[in-house]
Amino acid sequence: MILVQDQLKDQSEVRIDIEDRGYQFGDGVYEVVRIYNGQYFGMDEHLERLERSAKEIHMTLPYPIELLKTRLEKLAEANDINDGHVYLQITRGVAERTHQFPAEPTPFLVAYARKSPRPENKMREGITAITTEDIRWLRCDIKSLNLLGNVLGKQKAMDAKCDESIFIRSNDIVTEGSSTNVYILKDGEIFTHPANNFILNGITRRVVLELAEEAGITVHEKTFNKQELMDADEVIISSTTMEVTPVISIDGKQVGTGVPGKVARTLQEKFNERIDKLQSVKN
Ligand code: PSZ
Repeated sequence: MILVQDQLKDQSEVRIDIEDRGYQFGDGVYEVVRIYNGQYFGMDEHLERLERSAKEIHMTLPYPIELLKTRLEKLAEANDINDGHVYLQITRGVAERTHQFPAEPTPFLVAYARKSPRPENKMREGITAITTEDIRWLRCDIKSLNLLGNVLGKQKAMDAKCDESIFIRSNDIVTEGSSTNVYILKDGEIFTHPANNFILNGITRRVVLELAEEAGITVHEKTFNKQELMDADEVIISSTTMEVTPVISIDGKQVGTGVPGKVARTLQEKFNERIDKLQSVKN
């Protein structure tokens, strides 16, 4: 079953209009929320970000966020998801194709839930990355359906037999990964790009910053450049799907000693504790 507007339907019953503005312009916003042990992780934060993204593109949600929350609970239940995620998107709806907004937009929401395992091997062994120019627009804080810059970046990493592209703006500043936030560790302190228009303020990023604080590790929300990335003691990425994952090589050069570092391990342990807490709430 999938969620269409506020109703659960069989996927085979659903047809998407070729004049949906999401299809034609990428005119819409989305979220991905993780499900652990049948429980959503950070749902309120994801829904707040969804509201914010919609507001920033002058789009209204088709119905209130509280109702959406209960529908998403039903969606996970109906699909019997224990470990997985939900993908949710809202477009500006169907209208004759003109660039400007339709006079009376009819926002269109679709969500589906899928089973997906945690990326345990990658989290344990670490991932490889390349650096790539950040060619995206200047509103990366909006979780927009327009993902060409991200898609091209990820493909470039795949073509290089790597897992992720780390984006660098033309001013030499490291922003984030094609679908992840990026952190470096230098002399025991964490640096990550400030949450402004150049990055998506990840929900996982916010958790990571809390966990670092709990662990007594100093975090600077300050920019760093490519050389600082290459010279880091540890490099870590985070996202809803990748959680907290160490980066062990960049552009073919090993990060630190080439194996996952201590701080990555500490943050991973603490992240696991958060997930376990979710479990205990349920039981
Ligand atoms: O399934 C996947 O691989 C996912 S699910 C969410 C993401 C990847 N990434 C979200 C994201 C992003 O697209 C960019 C450009 N920067 C940072 C992130 C991390 O955001 P959160 O932590 O909210 O998932």
